[in-house]
Amino acid sequence: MEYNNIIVETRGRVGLITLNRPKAMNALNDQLIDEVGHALDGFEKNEDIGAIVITGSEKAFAAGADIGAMANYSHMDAYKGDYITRNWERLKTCRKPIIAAVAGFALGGGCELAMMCDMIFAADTAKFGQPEVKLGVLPGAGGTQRLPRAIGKAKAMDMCLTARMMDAAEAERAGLVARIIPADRLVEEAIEAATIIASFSLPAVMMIKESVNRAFESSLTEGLLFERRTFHSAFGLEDQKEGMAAFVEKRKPVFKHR
Ligand code: CO8
Repeated sequence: MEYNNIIVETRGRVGLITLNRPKAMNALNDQLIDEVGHALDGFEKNEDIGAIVITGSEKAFAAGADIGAMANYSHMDAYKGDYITRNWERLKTCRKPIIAAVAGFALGGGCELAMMCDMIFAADTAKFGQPEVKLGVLPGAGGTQRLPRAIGKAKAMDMCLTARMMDAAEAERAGLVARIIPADRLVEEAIEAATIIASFSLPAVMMIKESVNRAFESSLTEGLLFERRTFHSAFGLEDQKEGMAAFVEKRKPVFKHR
């Protein structure tokens, strides 16, 4: 596939996707999301990749769905075209960890795209918002659902109903972002973190991702049961034998399944 809206690179064992529609503040159109999905397919198949970083530009991670492209949609266009479900969900099904490295605006679908990733690293310039109400619509790619789970109902309502933006410091305090990083170090630090993740046993990493995500999908009892069963199954991994033997022998582990 030819990429016209994103740049796809590898940095060691990390797959890097850069959203690249600079003239439109990385507004997310259907082609761009298809391209992200295709890049994720490639990284998932590639055994040399253990983690993924998605980033944008200094000005904007993404300023939302492409308003011009959507403006004249009818209900039938959106419903028949399976808008959002058709290609956005691909981010959710990726089994390798994804870090969103956000600088500048992450608005509407841009904020939702970041929340579909496993964690968000924010530059000190980052601004998060769900301003769809100003357009006479509502968030449509998870904003009304993931935001309350991430930052609670009070702040989610505030953002979705008033369209106010949240800066990086508030987003970190509220639990939306994992780290705040000086803008000029953002991508580098995200790649460093992804490189650490990619150095571990991939099956263990995937089990952790799956288990943490379970916390958002189930009751505590169900989630704990899922974690326990998954933990038990980890003793079937060759890398568990290696990881624990290496600790006992006071050496570095050499994981086979990275
Ligand atoms: N869509 C299309 N074009 C955009 C978008 C967008 N979301 N955001 C910015 N652009 C374009 C502008 O039209 C402008 O283009 P041009 O130079 O040709 O006029 C260019 O990017 C630069 O933008 P501005 O001149 O406005 O730059 P400013 O620095 O003054 O402002 C802002 C930056 C604050 C980001 C401003 O552009 C803005 O408010 N953008 C719209 C933000 C928004 O409302 N986002 C929500 C969109 S709706 C949505 O995301 C619904 C998600 C549902 C799921 C997705 C399903 C596909």
